[in-house]
Amino acid sequence: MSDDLKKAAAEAALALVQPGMRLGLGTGSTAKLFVDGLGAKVAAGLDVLCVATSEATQAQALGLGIPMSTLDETPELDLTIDGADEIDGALRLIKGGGAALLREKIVAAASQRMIVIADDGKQVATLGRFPLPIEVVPFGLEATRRATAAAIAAAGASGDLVLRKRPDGSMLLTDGGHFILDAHLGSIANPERLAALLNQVPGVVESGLFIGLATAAFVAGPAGVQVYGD
Ligand code: ABF
Repeated sequence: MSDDLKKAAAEAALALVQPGMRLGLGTGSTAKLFVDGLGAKVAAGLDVLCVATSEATQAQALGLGIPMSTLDETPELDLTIDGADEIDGALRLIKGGGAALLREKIVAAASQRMIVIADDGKQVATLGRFPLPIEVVPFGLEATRRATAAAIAAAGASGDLVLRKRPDGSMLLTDGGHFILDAHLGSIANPERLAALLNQVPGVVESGLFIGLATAAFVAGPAGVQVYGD
C-alpha cells in the first residue's frame, strides 16, 4: 500500500499531539512515519515525553532527538499512536506482524487513548485473514504449540501454526527473547473467546488480538482520512 496513505493517517494523528503529552510510539512502517513527523515537531520546539514499543522505534526516536522515557519512569501515558495489521468495525485489531506485539500491548494498556493509524487495506469485516501472531516462550515450545492448537480449536477456529523465522532462515526472536507462532486461521468468529483461551495457555505470553484497547482509528483511503471511534 502506498506510503502516501500511511503518511496521511500519520499526519492526521500528529495533529492531536499537544505540548506536555506523554506519548506511546508504535512500531512498523506507518508508525515510523508518525515518529518522523513527531521528530520534526520536536525539532521545532514541541515538548513531549515518549515511550517506545520496540528497540527499532526507540533507536529511531533517539536519532530524531525525541525525549524518551520508560514505563518504569512514566507508567501512565496520555496517548499511544500505533499501526495494525487488521482492524474490524468494532476497533478490534490484529497486531504483531512486526513482532512487537507484547510491548505494543503493554504500552497501549498504559495509555488513556490508543489511536490506530493505517491505510484502508487494513480494514476487514472479520479478523483472521492476516495470520494471528502468538508470542510464546522458547521453553517447552512443542507442548505450548499443542496447547495453543487446542485453545484455537476450543474457540471454534482452525489452521496451521507456523513458527516465525527471519528471511535468512534463522529463528525470529522478539525484543523480549520469545518466539512467535503465526496462526493461519482465515477468519476468527469470536475474537474475545479466542483471546481469552490463548491467554490461559502456559507458555503463551500474549496474542496479537487487541480488544478494547484502541479508542479510535484513523484510516486513510483515496477519499481522505476517515476517523472511527472517539
Ligand atoms: C505494528 O506494525 C504492528 O503491530 C503491526 O504488525 C505493524 C503494522 O505495520 P505497517 O504499518 O508497516 O503495516 O504496529
